[in-house]
Amino acid sequence: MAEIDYSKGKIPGAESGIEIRHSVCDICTPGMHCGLDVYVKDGKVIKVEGTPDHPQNKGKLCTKGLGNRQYLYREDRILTPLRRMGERGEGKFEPISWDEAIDTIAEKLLSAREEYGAHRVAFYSGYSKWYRFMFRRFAGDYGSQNYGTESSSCFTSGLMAWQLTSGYAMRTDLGKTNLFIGWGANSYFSRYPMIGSMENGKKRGMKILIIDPRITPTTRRLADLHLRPHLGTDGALALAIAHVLIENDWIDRAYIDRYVHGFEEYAAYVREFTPEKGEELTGVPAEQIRQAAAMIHEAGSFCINESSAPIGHHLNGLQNYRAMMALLVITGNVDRAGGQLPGPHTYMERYCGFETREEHFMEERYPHDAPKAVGAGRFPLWYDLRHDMQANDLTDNILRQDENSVKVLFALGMNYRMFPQDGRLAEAFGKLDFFVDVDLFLTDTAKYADIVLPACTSMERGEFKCYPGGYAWYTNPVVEPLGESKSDCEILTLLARRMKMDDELLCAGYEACIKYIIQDLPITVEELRAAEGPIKVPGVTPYEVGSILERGVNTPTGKLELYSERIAAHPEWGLDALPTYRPPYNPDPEQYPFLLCAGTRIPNALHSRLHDVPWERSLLPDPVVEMSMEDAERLGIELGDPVEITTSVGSLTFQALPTATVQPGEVYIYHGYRELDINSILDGAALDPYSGFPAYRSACCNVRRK
Ligand SMILES: Nc1nc2c(c(=O)[nH]1)N[C@H]1C(S)=C(S)[C@@H](COP(=O)(O)OP(=O)(O)OC[C@H]3O[C@@H](n4cnc5c(=O)[nH]c(N)nc54)[C@H](O)[C@@H]3O)O[C@H]1N2
Ligand SMILES: Nc1nc2c(c(=O)[nH]1)N[C@H]1C(S)=C(S)[C@@H](COP(=O)(O)OP(=O)(O)OC[C@H]3O[C@@H](n4cnc5c(=O)[nH]c(N)nc54)[C@H](O)[C@@H]3O)O[C@H]1N2
Ligand code: SF4
Ligand SMILES: [Mo]
Repeated sequence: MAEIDYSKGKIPGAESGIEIRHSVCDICTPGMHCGLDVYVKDGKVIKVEGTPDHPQNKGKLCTKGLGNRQYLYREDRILTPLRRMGERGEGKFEPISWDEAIDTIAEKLLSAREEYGAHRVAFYSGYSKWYRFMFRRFAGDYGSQNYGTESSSCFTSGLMAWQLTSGYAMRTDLGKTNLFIGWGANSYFSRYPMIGSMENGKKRGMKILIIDPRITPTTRRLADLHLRPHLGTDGALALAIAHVLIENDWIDRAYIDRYVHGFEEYAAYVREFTPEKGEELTGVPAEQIRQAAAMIHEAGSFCINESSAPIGHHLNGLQNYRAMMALLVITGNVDRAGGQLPGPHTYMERYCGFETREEHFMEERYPHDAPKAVGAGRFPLWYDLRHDMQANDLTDNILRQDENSVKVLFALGMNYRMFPQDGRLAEAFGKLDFFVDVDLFLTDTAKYADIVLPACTSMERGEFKCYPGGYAWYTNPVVEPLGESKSDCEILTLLARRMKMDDELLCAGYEACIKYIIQDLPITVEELRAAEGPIKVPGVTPYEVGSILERGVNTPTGKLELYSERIAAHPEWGLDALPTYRPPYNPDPEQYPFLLCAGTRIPNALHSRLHDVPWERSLLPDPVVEMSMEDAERLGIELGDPVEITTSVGSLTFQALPTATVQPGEVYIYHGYRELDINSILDGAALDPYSGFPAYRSACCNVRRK
């Protein structure tokens, strides 16, 4: 069945006892899920490599993916269900049977609904996403709108900005564009499989503009032009570039007249953002702002990678995204070849070119009449566009302890350390009546749970996958689940059955749900399962460019909206209909003269996941603070010195890493370390009022040698 020979050149002799089996790496998002060749001997994984010719990674693995074997066999894998014996957070547990665990959880979920109402039970998912379609339906069946995920801080802000602008999720037409703008993009570290298309584009003459305050491998190897704005000032930069485009009439008037709403109001607003004003607000020289505008004009077609984190992690994050998107709109690069094309999600937030019923599967059980989700009042635009819980409001909701506070939390892969001022969330765990966490490892969050259930990795389960270009696959487990661990979806099915949920599909299990979701595809689960790797779904045709513009896009006016009528219709929200700019907030610039960026990716970690994998940790053993050489010299700081970082919430001491890659006035620290957790001193109230996203990357702080 497979058109691609996935075993090419890799057949160890039978006498070796080694078998190569195929799976996927699930250390990062389903947006990647690179193909893995897993070498198995005596039922154990002895080595992993990238699968040659896999449509996603073409044989390569990133630094994180190479750690898969050690990740799978991490010493703190949970092997049985656990019941808490000690205080919350203490980490004392006793093993219990699956029967007892499922009985206890089912009983508690049923009695909590009787006692408090379904809305006081919340369902939360961490970064792992493969189970989400079932989890969301589970929450809906239960009757709670309080389903929330880590995407409360990731990706959704950009998605919401597109929803306001075009009504669709959008993607870059990287293969055809003349200019690629990597706006906050260091793909060598964070999206390795994408590097091939960028490098190939460059070979065929595509220009690359990178907008990043730091010097990175991407700026050094790929950028034709590199702009270095101060953290969080991207909106001002975009508006200043727009100023030059409009001033020179480097815009597409005919396109604007036909397809765009609100151009006049937007152009009037942009008038004040001269390149000189842009320089003052962003630090990017006015001349470079003009150069970037000229580059856009000369290219004709361009597209923007609007990354899921660096643009959105600011108080003005969502508006900054909108200001970037406006550049595509006024130059006629939305739904045009080489520009930004609609990329409606096929499955698991991916655009693969065919349609599935995933959306319908989740939405048909959405409890419309239930009380509104947590965060709906504080972040009304979020609720209006997403209809689920903005998890950044969960801490306050629980700590309020009123008649609407969440009392029961059921989480798959929750990590409280990912939230700003995360100690407050840990405190909130103490107010819960009942807390379940399902994870691979006994994490600091799991230690607060009443029951902890052991999940398994992608290598130990079978799952449906799909990839751009119309590829699909259904993996098979390559080794048995460790101990008594089970896949998250199996756990949801066990619970649905025990709770006697009125849902045949959830009760039937994962495979039945997938069969339902892909029922319109001319290919079956059995065929996908029999394949050694992703195969082409027959009959997938490329998107016909221009279709959504002709049909009328999915906004209130049917046009691309620079002026959002959805926002304008709700003056009570107090939000701006234009992509307005506000600088990063600093309550006291004298006390906190530095901008702190917490979270810029390092190659050897994914949030908390790889800090405890020995090989990965050895690549950068200690949490460091990166700062400019100039600041280090001025403050008398040398490599490895202890440096105290102080915010309005508290202080922590990191090792100094002075570097020529960072601009003066800014410091960079990676998150997710349990022993030195930068999120514990970030202000939990500093949330973007449009999206609810935390301002992880434009916090203000002081820096001194300790
Ligand atoms: N300071 C700062 N904070 C940030 C960010 C930042 O840039 N800076 N980034 C934000 C962003 S973009 C994101 S996406 C979030 C990420 O936030 P999280 O999703 O909370 O990140 P992880 O630490 O990866 O936690 C996921 C947990 O899921 C577990 N897990 C892994 N696989 C599975 C599985 O198959 N099943 C189950 N049940 N559990 C599993 C892991 O062991 C881990 O404990 O962090 C946000 N927090
Ligand atoms: N190795 C590794 N890879 C990852 C992850 C990880 O933790 N580790 N996490 C995954 C997840 S959940 C996500 S969301 C993605 C994020 O993926 P990316 O967004 O690509 O990753 P970052 O490194 O956070 O940011 C990219 C670049 O943006 C720059 N930057 C920071 N702040 C700003 C800003 O205000 N403006 C501009 N213009 N640039 C800025 C940084 O200097 C950095 O070089 O990465 C994914 N991939
Ligand atoms: S990019 Fe790296 S971590 Fe992500 S799936 Fe591929 S190999 Fe795994
Ligand atoms: Mo993310």
